[in-house]
Amino acid sequence: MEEKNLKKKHEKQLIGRIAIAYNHMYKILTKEQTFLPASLPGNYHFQVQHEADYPAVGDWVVFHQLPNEDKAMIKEVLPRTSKFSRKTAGVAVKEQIIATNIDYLFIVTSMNEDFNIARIERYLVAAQHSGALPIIILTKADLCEDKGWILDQLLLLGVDFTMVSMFQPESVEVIKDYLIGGKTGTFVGSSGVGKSTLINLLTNEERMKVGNIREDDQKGRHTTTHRELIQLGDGYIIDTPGMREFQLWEDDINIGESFTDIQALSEQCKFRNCSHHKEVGCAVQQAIDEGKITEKRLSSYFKLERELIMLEKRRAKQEKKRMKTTNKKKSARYE
Ligand SMILES: Nc1nc2c(ncn2[C@@H]2O[C@H](COP(=O)(O)OP(=O)(O)OP(=O)(O)O)[C@@H](O)[C@H]2O)c(=O)[nH]1
Ligand SMILES: [Zn+2]
Repeated sequence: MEEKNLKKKHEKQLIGRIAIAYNHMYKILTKEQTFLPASLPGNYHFQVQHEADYPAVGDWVVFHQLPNEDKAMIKEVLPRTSKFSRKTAGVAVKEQIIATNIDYLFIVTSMNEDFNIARIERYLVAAQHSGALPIIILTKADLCEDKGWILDQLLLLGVDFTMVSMFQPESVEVIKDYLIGGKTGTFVGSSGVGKSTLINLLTNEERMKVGNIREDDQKGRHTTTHRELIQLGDGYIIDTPGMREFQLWEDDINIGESFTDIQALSEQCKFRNCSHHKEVGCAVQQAIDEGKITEKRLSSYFKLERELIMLEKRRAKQEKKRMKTTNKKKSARYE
C-alpha cells in the first residue's frame, strides 16, 4: 500500500491538449509538441454521466505518462471555456461534442456569387451558442470585382471581418494575429470556399517542421499527417472532420435560425405572453398583414419553437431517469 502511494506521488502530472479523439482513444499534443497516444483509466467510464463528459478535441487534460512507454493515461478534463456541440434529437437526446476551448470561429465565405448573408447569420448564431467569437474571413478577394455590395451587408452585422486571397499570402497574417497569446481558432464554411487553402497557407512552415507522424492500425504501418489540432506560433488551429461537417447541420435545432425580427416584433405585442396567433394587438400578425414578414417565416418560427419544447421535455425526462438510476446505485452501495 505504502509503495503504491509512493509511486503515485512520483507520477508526474502533466498537462496537454487533446488533438484527436476517436472511440475513447486519444492523442495528446504535449508541451514538447509531440503527439502521445492516450487512454482513459477503466473507472473513468463509471464516473461519466454523459457522453459530453468524455475528453474531446481541444480539451486541456491532466495526464501521466506510463513509465518506459510512449503512452499516457488521462486523469482529468479541465473545465472548458467554450464548446461546439451537436444535440442529436433522436429518441434520446444526446450531446455530441465536436470541439472545445475555441476562442475564434472563423466563418469562411468566398467573395463571389455564393456570398450569402443568411448563411453567415446562421454561423453567427452557432458562434453565440458555443462561446467563441466570430470573425468573418472573405476569401477569393482576387475574383471579386465589385466588393461594395458585400461589404455594405457585412458592416450591418457589426462583426469583425477581413479579406484574403491565396495570391497574396501576406493577407492571411491577420488570422495569425488573432491567435497570438495561445488563442485557438477553427474554420467553418461551405465546401469550396477555400478553407484548406487558407489553413495550408497558415501552417505551411509549421507542418514541415512537425513532419509526419507514424501510426499503427490493423492494416499495418502507415503514415498519416495529423492535422486536427495544429500549433501555430503559440496559438492553435482546430481542423477536425466534425467541424468540417458543421455546414451540414446548419438546420439542426440547436443552431436553428435566428428569428431576431420576430423576437423584436413580439416586444411590441399588446400582451406580453402573446402567442402571435389570433390575439388582439399582435405586432407579428400586423407585420404579416403589412407584408413585412411572410406567413412562411412565422410558421417556421412556430416549428422551431415546438421542436425546442419537445427537446426540452425529452431532456427533462432523461434527466429524471438518470437521477433515478444514480439514486438506486447509491442506495445499493449502502445495502
Ligand atoms: N481565385 C482564388 N481561388 C481560391 C482562393 N482560395 C482557394 N481557391 C480555390 O478554391 C478551390 C477550393 O478551395 P479549398 O481550399 O479546397 O476549399 P475548402 O473550403 O477547403 O473545401 P472543402 O475541403 O470541400 O471543405 C480550390 O480550387 C482553390 O484553389 C483564392 O483566394 N482565390
Ligand atoms: Zn403577438
